Amino acid sequence: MKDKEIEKLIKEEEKRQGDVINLIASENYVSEDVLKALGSKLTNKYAEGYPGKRYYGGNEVTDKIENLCIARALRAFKLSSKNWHANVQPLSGSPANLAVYLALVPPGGKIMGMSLAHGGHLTHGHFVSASGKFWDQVPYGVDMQTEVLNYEKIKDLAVKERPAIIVAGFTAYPRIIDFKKFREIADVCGAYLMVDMSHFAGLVAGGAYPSPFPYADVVTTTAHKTLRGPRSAIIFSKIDAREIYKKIDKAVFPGLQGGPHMNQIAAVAVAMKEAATPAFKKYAKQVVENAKILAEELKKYGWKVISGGTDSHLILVDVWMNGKGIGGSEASDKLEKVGIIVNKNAIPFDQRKPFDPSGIRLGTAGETTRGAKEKDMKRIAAQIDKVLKEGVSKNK
Ligand code: DSN
Repeated sequence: MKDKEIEKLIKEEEKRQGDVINLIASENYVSEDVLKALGSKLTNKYAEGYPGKRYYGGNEVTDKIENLCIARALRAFKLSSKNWHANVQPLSGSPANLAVYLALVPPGGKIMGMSLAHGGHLTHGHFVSASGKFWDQVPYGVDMQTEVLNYEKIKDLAVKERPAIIVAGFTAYPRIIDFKKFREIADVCGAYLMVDMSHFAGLVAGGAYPSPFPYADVVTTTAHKTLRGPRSAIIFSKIDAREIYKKIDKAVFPGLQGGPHMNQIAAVAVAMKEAATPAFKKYAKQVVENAKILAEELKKYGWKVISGGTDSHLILVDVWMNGKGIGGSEASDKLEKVGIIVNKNAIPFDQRKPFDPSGIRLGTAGETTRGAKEKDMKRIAAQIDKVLKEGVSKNK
């Protein structure tokens, strides 16, 4: 690069990434092919509109790329283009979710989503996000005792509030979601069912987590978490008489976005091809196995794992344990000092503040890409325990 300042910083970040154990549940490491597509000259092209219907000339190649990306995205999730439509233009997860609401929820209508404090996402209707400013959130959460979703309570709430859309999905809920139950609840109150599978999409593609497609009307996902693609997002919508896919396409462009990032779309196409391989299936299985082992090991060391374990790539640990442990911020800082990167995270019914909550969130997608297996998870759990216990004894 001619720009030595930026080149140096990129190298610095590459070194940092290579030096640490990365347990951020929403991060991963993309292939060289994904990087090449991202860094290609496709970034120079404006392609406002959709394949075959652009507002600029010179899009004969980008049309082929976008169509290929759509076909590969459907294939990665074993979907037929007769029943499902994919929009691959959302720039990331938040605009993807916003586009769905813009298309399907009238202004001021109700979005029923998992509360952020219990493991949902800002864009599931939280008041600080646009999804909670233009629409009203009906939050649901987990049970205090079991720390898992209680579908009867969710159903009662849905019947009482009659939301326009119900969102199933999480950023910090470690368990399998019962999509069939969510479908039944949506049907009882006449709501659309949207599944935000951003966190577990790679596990669905690899057959290591249940598929939401038999039950949802709309499925959104980022491409860069367990799915191991570039930062980007996809909206899948069911094709039926309601033609919601047409409304969603219009909401993405021209409703929310201008020109799609064609380099990003090409990189998603690469990742979708990778996600449909037997090697990716093996990877997804290993991600979940690694997470289960990490959770079990931490429990053996005496740490409180929320809901008692995990069915996915994600583990939520209560490190505060009602004052017997250490705060989430302190835990995250201490781990970072020894090269283990996690994020502090609220736990359900947290007694502490969001900026210094009781928990930390761990994920195994990134380290599994780098080849981590069971024995590595045991070693990582031992390191985490040692660092956190040093923190506890220092505080007492
Ligand atoms: N930042 C993502 C996560 O960490 O889960 C959500 O947007």
